[in-house]
Amino acid sequence: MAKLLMFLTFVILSFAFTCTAKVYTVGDSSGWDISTDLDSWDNDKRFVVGDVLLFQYSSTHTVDEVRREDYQGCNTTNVLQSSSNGNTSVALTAPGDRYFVCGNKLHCLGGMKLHVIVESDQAAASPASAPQTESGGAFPTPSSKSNNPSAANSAMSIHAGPEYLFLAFMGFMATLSWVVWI
Ligand SMILES: [Cu+2]
Repeated sequence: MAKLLMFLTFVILSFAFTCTAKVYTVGDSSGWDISTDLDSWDNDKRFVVGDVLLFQYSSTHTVDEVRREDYQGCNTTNVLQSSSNGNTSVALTAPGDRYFVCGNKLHCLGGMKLHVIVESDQAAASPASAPQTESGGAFPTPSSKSNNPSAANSAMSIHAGPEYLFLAFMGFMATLSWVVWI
């Protein structure tokens, strides 16, 4: 029983940890592109510390992080960091404003720019309590331990969506460590 409790605690903790972090694909399926309405893309989104912005774009574009004054004028001669690999992840590690532009100034002037406001993650801690109780109830009992790895993974991926690969991995590792333990 103690082992089961420790196992469930581990799973719940990994759930709580990963549920607070989201990966946002900038522009959704349109990606980081001159044709994407980036100005309205983040209207319904709330970014918190721990979230990740994923920029997906063709080789004609770059992702340049700039300061506020350079963002406004599309000045790309003084970038904080730049990426051009077509698939750029930017971790939002601190609260505050982040400014991104395409390194092609004409694209930036055409609207290919993004300003996000990152909030501290304290407010996001309370909604995580709902998935916790669900995940505890959804877990298989010890008697079905031979099926645990696949059952745990499918239950978790259905619950959390495909972007939570890390979550699935944690669940799998937790199940694995529990099976080895027994
Ligand atoms: Cu561009």
